[in-house]
Amino acid sequence: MATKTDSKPAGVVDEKITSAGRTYEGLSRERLIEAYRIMYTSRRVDDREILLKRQQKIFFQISGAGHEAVGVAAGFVLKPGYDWFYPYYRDRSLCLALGATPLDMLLMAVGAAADPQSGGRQMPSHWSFPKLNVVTQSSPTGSQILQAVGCAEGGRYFAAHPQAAKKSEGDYRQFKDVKFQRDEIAYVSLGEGATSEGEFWEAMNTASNRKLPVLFVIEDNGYAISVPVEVQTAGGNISRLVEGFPNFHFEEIDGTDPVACYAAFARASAHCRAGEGPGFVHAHVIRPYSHSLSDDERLYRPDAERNLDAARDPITRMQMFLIREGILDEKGINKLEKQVEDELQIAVDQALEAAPPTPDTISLYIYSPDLDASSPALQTEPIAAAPAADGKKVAPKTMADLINATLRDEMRRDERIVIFGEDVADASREQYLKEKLIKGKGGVFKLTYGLQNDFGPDRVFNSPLAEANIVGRAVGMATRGMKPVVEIQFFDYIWPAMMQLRDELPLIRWRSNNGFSSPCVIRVAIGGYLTGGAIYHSQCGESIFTHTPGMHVVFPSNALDAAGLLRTAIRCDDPVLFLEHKRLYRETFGRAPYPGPDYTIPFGKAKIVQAGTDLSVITYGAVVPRALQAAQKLEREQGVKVELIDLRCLNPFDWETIAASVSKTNRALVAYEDTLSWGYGAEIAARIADQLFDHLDAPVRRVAAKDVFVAYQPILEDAILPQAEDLLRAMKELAEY
Ligand SMILES: Cc1ncc(C[n+]2csc(CCOP(=O)(O)OP(=O)(O)O)c2C)c(N)n1
Repeated sequence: MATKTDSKPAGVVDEKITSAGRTYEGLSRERLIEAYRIMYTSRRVDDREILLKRQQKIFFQISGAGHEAVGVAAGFVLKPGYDWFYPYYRDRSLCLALGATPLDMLLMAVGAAADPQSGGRQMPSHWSFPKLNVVTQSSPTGSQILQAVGCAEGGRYFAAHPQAAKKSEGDYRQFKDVKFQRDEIAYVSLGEGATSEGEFWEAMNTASNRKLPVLFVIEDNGYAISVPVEVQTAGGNISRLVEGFPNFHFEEIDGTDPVACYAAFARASAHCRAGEGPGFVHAHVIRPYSHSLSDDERLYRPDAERNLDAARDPITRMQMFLIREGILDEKGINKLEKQVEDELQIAVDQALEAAPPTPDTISLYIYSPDLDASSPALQTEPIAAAPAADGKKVAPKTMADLINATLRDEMRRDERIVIFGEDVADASREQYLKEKLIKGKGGVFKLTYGLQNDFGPDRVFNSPLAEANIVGRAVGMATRGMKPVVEIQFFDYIWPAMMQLRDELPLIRWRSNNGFSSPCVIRVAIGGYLTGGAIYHSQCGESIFTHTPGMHVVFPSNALDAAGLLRTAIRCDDPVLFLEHKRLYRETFGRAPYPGPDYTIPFGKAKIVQAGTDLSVITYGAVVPRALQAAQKLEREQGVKVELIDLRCLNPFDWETIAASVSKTNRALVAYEDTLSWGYGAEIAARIADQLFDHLDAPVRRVAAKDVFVAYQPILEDAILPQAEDLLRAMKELAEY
């Protein structure tokens, strides 16, 4: 008996004398000591970072103080490298419990090159640990939630399509390892303030509706910076608001008690793993420090309120619990804390000595280092269409036809592709299709017609009417290795997805220093010239996205280019915004036979629509046929030979072709459908003026839409959008200059 007691580390009380082998909701005494070690480490890393910030050795600090118990409990129930994690910045103890180290965290705080999470690119506490399945997190509160939903959908998809998880040569799949578990969980956490974000509700809706194994954790410390919960949440309690969502397992707990948290997570995760649906753990925690080191909570919280919080501090509570239950005595606690301090000191010293990143690394990993979507090898020849059975030539197809055919062939080739968006399915009520009662829809422009019929409803399906939902889920799926090819019905309605499109999708790779990537395709119907499209069905705005590093932007003007560029977009290893001009979908201009199932065009390679010697016209999209008409008229009437360049791809764009052309013609007109000021052509015009000044015999001109939205009445629409006559006039002026 004595020997058994003696073999225990000093300070650990003999269980026989005290709690007689008792466990606490399944947590053994050793696990409880471990829980305290992690919680205490978490708090001490925060304290050291605060000190380092005051000493100006780090540049920002946000703490996980007060949230330690809930984090450690989640980390004990869930499995690193097996489940998936979309934590928020207060989840320090969760990350420690999963296997991250204080050094990992401190390297991030000092912005070291060796920071395993971002290589010095992100603020501290923006967790990213690929091996642990902790997915790169950002600063926007709430943008992680829909991604967690998409991540859970990815796991479910691979479980149903295990073949799709296999590696494959020749496209993005070569560089994307897929792992999945049949009973995995996608953990996502947020503060009670962030539940006010619309994306939270969109995520709850989809997780509930699809019975997804997403574990939502609301760490409710009662404040979002200075805004108290009753201002954020109707009635002051998020649990009351969400309890009507079907398929959920709900828990509302004291988040400062690790044992209660552990039990709640065990129940909620069992529900998720059994495929019963999502879990929701609402943990009431405290925020003993201010929001961050940039905030002073004494400005908006009186001492009395802060003292109430202090009385529930999870670190002191846990200490007292261990002593009360006879698991550790005071000596044992002191010893554990001393060990933590000593180890932390070593980590701090190492972090302070770590080299910062060198400036030349800034452009690494904006795009895939493995697959170059601009590679000349992607330039292939179209396969001539076989004549029809009666020997006649096959009629050329529209852009809409070829996009549909390309999607079909790619889906056949790559089982990781799924298509979703508003109305993209043939019919969500599948039985109507099966019973052949209906033909099916396949998109408001019918671009995805027949694909659900061919590939089934788990590969082609409708989303709710919520654009952030579409893009956020796509980001989560693509991070797992799927290839979502999603549709935004009208460019005019892309804005609800803007947080995902601007702050998430293009940044996943760069901000994680190539730890994660999210290559997916966002197809968007864009543009005017519709007669009756009016303000909200005619907008352009591509420059907003070409202004976003990390995202390719493609804008074809004809059927063949649409087919070749869409295939490159699908096979490539980066996110692509694929803009499809609605007016060109079924235009006679630019029809072509289907170029075959492997036809690709490299990004950033313009097409010279017609060669010329007197003036370069640089354009794209629906302005191409209008510029061609104007150029042909000018040549007929005045013999001026225009070189017409269709950029096809806006990011990257083909500067070489522009430069060669303008150096030859010495005159440049940049034409685009978007509003003139700050439009895409402004950048092209500025580059020409800057870099080709010596070659210019005339000013660089632009023709574009007036600085106004597109109006409904066709007379107004014509006056607003650039017409062939406007282009002709500008070409003439420049040629005569
Ligand atoms: C979309 C967005 N809006 C505003 C901010 C600035 N901001 C950072 S944290 C925060 C409060 C978050 O509160 P809560 O979700 O309750 O989490 P807590 O910090 O209290 O743990 C705000 C407003 C942000 N990061 N993202």
